[in-house]
Amino acid sequence: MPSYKLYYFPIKVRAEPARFVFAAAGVKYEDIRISFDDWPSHKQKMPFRQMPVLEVDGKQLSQSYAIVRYLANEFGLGGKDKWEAAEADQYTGAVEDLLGPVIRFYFESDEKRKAEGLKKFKEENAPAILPDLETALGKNSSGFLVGSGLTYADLCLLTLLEVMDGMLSKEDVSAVLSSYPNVQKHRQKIESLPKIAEWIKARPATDY
Ligand SMILES: N[C@@H](CCC(=O)N[C@@H](CS)C(=O)NCC(=O)O)C(=O)O
Repeated sequence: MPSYKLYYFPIKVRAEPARFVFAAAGVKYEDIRISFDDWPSHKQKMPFRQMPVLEVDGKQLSQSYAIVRYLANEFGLGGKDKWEAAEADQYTGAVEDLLGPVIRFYFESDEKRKAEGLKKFKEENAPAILPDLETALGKNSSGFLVGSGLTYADLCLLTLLEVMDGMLSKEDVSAVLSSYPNVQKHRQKIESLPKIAEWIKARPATDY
């Protein structure tokens, strides 16, 4: 087994899907959390000067979705054929279409633009994506997004909902998710998979 190191800030946002994949696969890795204060001294050593970064036997890989997809494929969580892999990719892209706007308005310092970003998320971004996730989950009797088992797409969706909990008010989260019971049930299902539940219990507490 190669030596794996995952570098990220002490938050879930763009690294938690990879951490979930390691947990689900039961594979050991170093979960290296670099504080925001220490980041400037690491930045120049990272590809694209950003994190997350995965190191596999010293080789560096950047970009959160490349990382999670690589790990999922290595550990059998990437879909059981190429079509399922493409579907997992499709749902992961849909999740990114929601995570991106959430991160942007959350870290927006201009109050007016922040409020506009939240409004747009609630009224445009979420209604453009969540109905299709709801339908897909309703059609798939397994309760997973793709095929009959867990893929990294499920773990990306779970992470999105966790990040929304940390970046939106309770009322806004309820307003955004209230019409999507299958999406809410999916979260409960994935969170209660034994290895995922174990990681959720063991991981460092973070707001998002
Ligand atoms: N497209 C990249 C985005 C990575 C990214 O935005 N990383 C942020 C944290 S979430 C970062 O490293 N910020 C620090 C900086 O840019 O100096 C990915 O998905 O990994």
